[in-house]
Amino acid sequence: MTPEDILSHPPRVLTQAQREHFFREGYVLAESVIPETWLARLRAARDELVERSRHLTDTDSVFDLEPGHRPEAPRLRRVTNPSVQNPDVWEFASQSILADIVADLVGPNVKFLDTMLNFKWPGGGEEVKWHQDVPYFPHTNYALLTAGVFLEDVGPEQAPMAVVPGSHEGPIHDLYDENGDWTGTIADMALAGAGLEKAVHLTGPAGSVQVHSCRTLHGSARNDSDKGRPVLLATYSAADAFPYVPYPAWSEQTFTIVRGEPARMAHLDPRPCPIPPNWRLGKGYQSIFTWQQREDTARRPDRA
Ligand SMILES: O=C(O)CCC(=O)C(=O)O
Repeated sequence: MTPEDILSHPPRVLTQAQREHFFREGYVLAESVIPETWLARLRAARDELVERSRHLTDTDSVFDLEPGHRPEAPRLRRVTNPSVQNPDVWEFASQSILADIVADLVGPNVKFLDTMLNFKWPGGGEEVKWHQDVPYFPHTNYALLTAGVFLEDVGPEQAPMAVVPGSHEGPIHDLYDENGDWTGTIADMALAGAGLEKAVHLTGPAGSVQVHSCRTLHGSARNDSDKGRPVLLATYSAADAFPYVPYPAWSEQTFTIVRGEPARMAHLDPRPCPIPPNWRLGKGYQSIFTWQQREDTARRPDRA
């Protein structure tokens, strides 16, 4: 579907102006849209996951730990696919107002892809370097987005996500270094001229939802404040977008149709996308933090 087709469907949650903003700028922020009852359930899910992580000593396929994580002072960077770990998160991602917000932006037929819970712990929660999402999972078109739900208030000092307005209409940058190794981030030279000086920081009260297109340039700084910044992120596509490489954070929930009908034809967008490493080989996909912080010496799964 084109943006014009999507906009021709009546809005479910967002205003028409918010939908138009998304297509023009590549992101939108809807303040305080998630009901308190859902926020309470999501916070309980977060707390339960933190409890489960306390005694872990190494990052695994679910819990990504910051160096220094200890039982008495847990420091999680991310939980991968919390919707697989906790039924409330899955109910939220698949059946709540969130899927309606996504339908406002990709059209009535919505496919779920994955969830992430990013923590940005107080006192140094790790940065996420500048990147676009789609080179991690190229699809037949670009009707893919990630929605982030603020579980707590997010102020400017808590390292909010920053997005570069309009960058979704620009080039898709390479996420490999000069040796051909995957870094998951855009090289400094390519960032010069990418419009970072225009970046907008997405702040707002708990219950707000930020949405960015898979082509939008984004990142976030280290959180040196004394407040955490837990955000539940969920990625979706239009039902007629199909991946042509293995999906990195695949689970049995990936590709569930959460609104409308499955597509019988792929929509093909001719604009090309760089291909990531083959996530099925070697150690497979690891979280963005592991790649960006160069914590793994085997830099390419197919070399591991
Ligand atoms: O949590 C953030 O600020 C950035 C999230 C993000 O871009 C990612 O995890 O890929």
